[in-house]
Amino acid sequence: MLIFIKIFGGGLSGTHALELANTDTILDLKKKIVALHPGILIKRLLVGGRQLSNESATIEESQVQKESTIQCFAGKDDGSGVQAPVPADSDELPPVQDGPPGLLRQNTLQAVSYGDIFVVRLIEARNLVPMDEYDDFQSSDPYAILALGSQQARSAVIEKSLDPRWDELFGFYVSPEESDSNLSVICWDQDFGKADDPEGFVDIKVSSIPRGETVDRYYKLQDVAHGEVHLSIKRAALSSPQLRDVLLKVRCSLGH
Ligand SMILES: [Ca+2]
Repeated sequence: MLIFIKIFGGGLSGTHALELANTDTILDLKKKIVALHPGILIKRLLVGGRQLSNESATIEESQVQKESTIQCFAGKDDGSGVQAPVPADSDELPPVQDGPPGLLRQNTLQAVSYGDIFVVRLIEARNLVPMDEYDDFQSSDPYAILALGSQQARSAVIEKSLDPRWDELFGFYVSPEESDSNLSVICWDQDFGKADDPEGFVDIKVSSIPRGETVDRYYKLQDVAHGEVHLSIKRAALSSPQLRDVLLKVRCSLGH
C-alpha cells in the first residue's frame, strides 16, 4: 500500500511516497527511510499523533492506514568519514554536486526524483448550471472526467443534483518531463438518448501544487455560466525507481 513519509529536522524536509506491505515491520520502514537518506538518524515516527515505537510490529499491527502520512523526525549522523553507500541504481541518479559532505546530504532530497504522484480527491461541486427540465424543477446528472496527459479517470454519476458530492479518490503519476502539464477536470451532465452536456472544466497546472503539500480549494468552472468544483490535491515526490515502475505499469493498464 502507498503511504507518505514527511520528514522534519536534520537538514532534511519534504514528503516521499513509499510502497509498503502490511507485513512489513516498523524496522523495515525505517530501513526504507534510511535507503532514501543515507546517514539520516530517525528520532521518532508518528502517525496521527501516535508514536510508532515498536520496531518489530508490522504496519498492519501498528494500524497505519493506506495513504496516511507518517511524520519522521530526523537528525543526522556526525559525518565523520562515513561513506554513504552508493545505491544500486546509481546510473539513474543525476550527477552529485561538489561540496562538503553535510551539504551533499541536504541536497539528496532535491537531487533524487523519479517524478511525482498526485492523489486527487474529487470532493464535490456546487451551484452547477441545470441542464435538464423536469415537471416542476430543473437539475443535472453530473459526473466528472479527470485527465492528466494520457491518464484518464471518470467519477460516478450523481443523479438530479446541482451540488453533487462524489468524495472519490484518483491517482496520477507525473514524470519529470511532464512537470508543465495540466490536470483537467471536466464536468458533464449525463443524458440518455442525446449527447451529454458540458458543465464546465478547470485546468490546473501541476506546477501550482507544491511538492509535499496538499492544496484543498474550490476551483471556478470555465466555459459555463456558474459552478465550482472542490478538489483536494496531494503531491509527493517519488524517491524510488521501483515505485515509479509500478505506477507506470498501472498507468499503461489504464491507458486509452
Ligand atoms: Ca441529464
